Amino acid sequence: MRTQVAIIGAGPSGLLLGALLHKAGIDHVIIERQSPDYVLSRIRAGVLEQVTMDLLDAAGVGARMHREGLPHDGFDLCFDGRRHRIDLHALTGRKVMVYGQTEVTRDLMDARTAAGLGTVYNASDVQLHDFNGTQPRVTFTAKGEAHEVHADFIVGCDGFHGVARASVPTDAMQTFEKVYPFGWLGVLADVPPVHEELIYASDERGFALCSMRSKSRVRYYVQCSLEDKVEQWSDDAFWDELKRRLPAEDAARMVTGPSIEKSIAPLRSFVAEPMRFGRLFLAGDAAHIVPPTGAKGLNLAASDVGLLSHALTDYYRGNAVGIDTYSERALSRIWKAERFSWWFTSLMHRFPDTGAFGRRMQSAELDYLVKSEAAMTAMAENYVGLPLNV
Ligand code: RFL
Ligand code: PHB
Repeated sequence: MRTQVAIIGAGPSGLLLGALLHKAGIDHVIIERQSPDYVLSRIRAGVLEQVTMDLLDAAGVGARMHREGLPHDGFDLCFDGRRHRIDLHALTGRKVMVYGQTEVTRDLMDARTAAGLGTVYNASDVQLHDFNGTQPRVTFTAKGEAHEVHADFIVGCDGFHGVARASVPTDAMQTFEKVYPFGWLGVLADVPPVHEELIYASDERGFALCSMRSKSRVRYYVQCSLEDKVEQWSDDAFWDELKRRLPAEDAARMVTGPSIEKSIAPLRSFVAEPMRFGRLFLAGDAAHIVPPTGAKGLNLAASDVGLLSHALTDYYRGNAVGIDTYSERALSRIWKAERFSWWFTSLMHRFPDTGAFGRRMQSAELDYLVKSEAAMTAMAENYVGLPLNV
């Protein structure tokens, strides 16, 4: 089989890239290791930046997000038993959209089906070949049969544990990594949110986040030990711990209920440079990971494929500048989101070595943050998302 672009991975970055290439009339295939149900079962991101909303609109899949998503003008930072509002809209003129990654993925899958575009699911033994030459290939097995796809380009949208980055010789790539000494225990439950906006809380017992998926479904997190197993956390234990990290009046108001999903995610910062190797490009989690504190992972994945879809469109119109500068332009924005996510994580969590001095530093910075309009503006403009060309 022959195509213009072979995309590895049908997560949000692969599906969005497919939708944008389709709009530009560029032929592509998507090859995914898992089943559609498995991809939809991963409860991950919840907050979309304007850049991501614009790309979903450009791909023609934004309608349900605008109908059902919750636009948020701000969020609350909570410490020393009090909440402080960060007014994103007043500080930056922008908002974010609370709309789950599962719904984004579902909208992209439905649009693919409606457009008659196929995705190869349950592909095994996916291998990339000859991307340093002019005729790259992808081989894989599906439904017991071996397949080969010849393409002009391969794009690795296959996440942190995918095959694309692993296919690059280690001496052609430089990686940067920080692993954090804790995880996030997340719970999804069908109860009304404790507050109409998100609450990020820094407490002596650790970080907590009250997010949501709708007016009747919450996504709440508490910082936990990396040794913790999800089975050790009963629903009651989770609700008790979350309430202890929030102001008394919020804890008292919180509606609890049975969890629909419960999982522990480790926290990591990671960047692979560059993001192009001959005719192979990396995008999204395949190239970089941020801790979820800044809500940047899915948004970075979207901005990568936004840049790449434009670059490939220009290439097929005879202009290769975009693909030649993709890596540099994407990394310039990625590093700023890495910095913001690392900073916000460092500010809000208890680290084993935070100590009394470190705690005072965190308190001083939080107090400064909510009292200085300059500091709040810097935080807000990063949270709503930097422009594509920073
Ligand atoms: P994904 O979603 O990991 O999808 C990669 C796809 O590739 C497939 N795959 C393969 N396919 C073929 N062959 C192989 N060898 C393959 N190996 C893997 C996988 O099955 C999968 O379907 O990467 P993508 O598309 O780059 O998307 C990235 C986002 O999923 C991720 O950055 C976000 O979820 C991060 N994130 C958040 N991002 C935000 O922007 N806002 C948030 O509020 C936010 N909250 C979060 C998050 C991530 C979290 N976790 C669990 C890591 C909250 C959490 C708790
Ligand atoms: C979520 O809703 O899952 C979520 C929201 C904000 C974050 C991280 C996760 O910073």
